[in-house]
Amino acid sequence: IALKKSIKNLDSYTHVRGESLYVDDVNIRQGTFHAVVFDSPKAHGKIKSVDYSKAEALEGVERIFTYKDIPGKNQIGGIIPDEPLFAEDEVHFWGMPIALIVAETEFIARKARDLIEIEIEELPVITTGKQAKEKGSLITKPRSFVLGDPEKAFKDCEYVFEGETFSNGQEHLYIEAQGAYAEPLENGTIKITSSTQGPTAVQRTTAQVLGVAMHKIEVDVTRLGGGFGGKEDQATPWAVMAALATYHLNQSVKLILNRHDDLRMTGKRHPYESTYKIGLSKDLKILAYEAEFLQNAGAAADLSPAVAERTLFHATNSYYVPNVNVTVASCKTNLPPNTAFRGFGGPQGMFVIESAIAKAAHDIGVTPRAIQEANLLDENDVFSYGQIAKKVEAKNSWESVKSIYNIEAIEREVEEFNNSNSAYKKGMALMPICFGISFTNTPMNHARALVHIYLDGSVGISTAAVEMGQGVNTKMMQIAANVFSVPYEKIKIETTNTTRVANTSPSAASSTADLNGKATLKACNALLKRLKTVAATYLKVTPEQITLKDEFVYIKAKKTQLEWTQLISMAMLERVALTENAHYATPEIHFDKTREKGHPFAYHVYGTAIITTTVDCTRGTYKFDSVKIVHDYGKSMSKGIDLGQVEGALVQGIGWMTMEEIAYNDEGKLLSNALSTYKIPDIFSVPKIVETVPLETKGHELAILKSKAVGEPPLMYGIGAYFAIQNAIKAFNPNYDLKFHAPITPEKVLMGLYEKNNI
Ligand code: LUZ
Ligand code: MOS
Repeated sequence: IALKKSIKNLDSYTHVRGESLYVDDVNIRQGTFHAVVFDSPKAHGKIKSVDYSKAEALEGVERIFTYKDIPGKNQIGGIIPDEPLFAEDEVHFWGMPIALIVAETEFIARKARDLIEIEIEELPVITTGKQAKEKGSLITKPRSFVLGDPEKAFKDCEYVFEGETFSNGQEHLYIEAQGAYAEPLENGTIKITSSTQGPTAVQRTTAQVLGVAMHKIEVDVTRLGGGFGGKEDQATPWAVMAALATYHLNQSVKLILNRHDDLRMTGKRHPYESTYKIGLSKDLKILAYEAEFLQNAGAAADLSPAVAERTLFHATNSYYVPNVNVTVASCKTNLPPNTAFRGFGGPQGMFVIESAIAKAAHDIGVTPRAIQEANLLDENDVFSYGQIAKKVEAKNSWESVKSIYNIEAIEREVEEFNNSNSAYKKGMALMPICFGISFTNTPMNHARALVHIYLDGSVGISTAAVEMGQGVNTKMMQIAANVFSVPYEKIKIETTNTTRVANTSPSAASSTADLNGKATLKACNALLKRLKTVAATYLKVTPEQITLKDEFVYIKAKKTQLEWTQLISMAMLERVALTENAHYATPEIHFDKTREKGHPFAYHVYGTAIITTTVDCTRGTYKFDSVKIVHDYGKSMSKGIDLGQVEGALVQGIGWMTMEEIAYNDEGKLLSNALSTYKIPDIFSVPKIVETVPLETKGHELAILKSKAVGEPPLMYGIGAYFAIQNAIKAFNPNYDLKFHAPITPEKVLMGLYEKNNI
């Protein structure tokens, strides 16, 4: 059975029938309690008093838990231990958990929440990175990547430009909100069903908060209704709270956030305030680039230092810049701790250099494309962090998209349209991407797989991979089916469970299929080798002469009488192990944080998009006419799934850049706290045409079956949408001053169209 590359997502059948299981679908035990979180109604202050008496007196309320009920540590911080599960004497953000109300029903718990009386002495609130920096409120010391000598290089530049940019946060808006279900097993063991990307993070943190050994906590995940990074670290607190209540009550507890609670209490993509300085030669080579990124980390570290690091890694996108000095500071503010979000700081860094290029092009009087094109990475160019670029596809994807879609014709069309229309204007932009694949924290790049072949020849596979809609289970199934040469129906991908696969990294960094797929491949190959030996002994040939194909054993391409199921029975009789556990750790990668140099990425993913938009110059609204992409899939092993990832990521990126506007007021209260005040792309706002062509390449050995990681990179095509819209505004209003303040919402477009009295 050859690898079928255009397979449907395995989950599509249960999804369309509404049969797929999520946390809220778990069959709950009789007597299960339901919980609701009581959170801070102020962004910063001292807790003077909390009166729970009325809430506790409400019929059906079982108990209210606070930090005082924590038997272990009141600490859930991952990278830095700076985040309590429940506030003690102070609150640091609006929405910070203070207590857990456990009741017979969720309705009663909510009612009880309204009866809690809290008195807070307010303290000054910081909501922006700049304010935090001025007050010296930082999470960690700033970090810098330096290459060459930018100071000297700027002196040799023909052109030097400086400017400021802002990119806003982004709400994950996974369809399935955060939630967990905890149940007591025997001897103090607690099983948690969690909607998490990181089962081990949940297990470890629960054990720490409860003060019990990790083996007392079992975490199980069937699938998530979306994660996007929002459940890499931030699925943990809710699971811990449910487990804490279970620990005390010896009864099952379910905690599912409703949408308003989820929006208010959880962190988002980090807003960034940045400044840049770019220097170019006469022939448009970028000779020097400096940037300072102020990352709005929120009230605790969460994953912010790692996100900040990835901003530095991607600060020069797919360009070669010989002299670089980029610095990032994680600023501590009174917002919910911001967290991982598809791209993980990379998009924020890339927006800044694309802004610098747009500014330079405008002031020099050339197209941004001319500057982009003059600086694309070449084979053996060095990144600012010391990695030598290999198998570079920057120019390949750029030239491919230009020729396949005839860029000159597109540019001509835009120009002709603009010459003959006054109420509508078109704008176009190219967006190249280069994204490093691996967790930037090298020790996280490993995974395991546990493969059982059952007596009847069916196969069960457990890995650390969490299915969150990205199709990773389908890919694991393809790998096993391919190695054993059995049909897909014979393979089952089990839930992700910490008792079967332990000490895992979260499903994140676009690396889940690579890491877990390589482990699965290794385990399956080890089993195959044993099976071949069994077959060879029986057929009196050498194992090398044996192949398995279509559920039969072959000797040198000739089919034998021996079937897959018979072979498995035979192996059992011979007492051969039909289970294998394999470990995979990415080779070659390393990084030295003291020097900020190394080789952190297994490989990079490349691609280029052409985005065209039409702006309605009366209303400031816009539509995306088309997005044309040449994307570096390597050798995609699941074409439909990978295309879905590209399209979904593109639209999510466009949403971030053009319409999704998170707003907090000066008191740190979330104003965009519902879907009526937070606009995400819908069927009407997605581009009318999205065409994607796979780039012709040889693939990469460190990618699973040469099929490159695809989760995050295409999000950054969406950055082009910002510049396409801005180009359309410029076509309408020659007096318009370029701005780099994302998202570029219709309100901002309208202001830009008519600024400086352009009527
Ligand atoms: N998570 C993480 C990530 O912990 N480290 C990373 O490098 C990363 N990159 C992208 C997305 N999530
Ligand atoms: Mo992520 S941003 O959880 O890969």
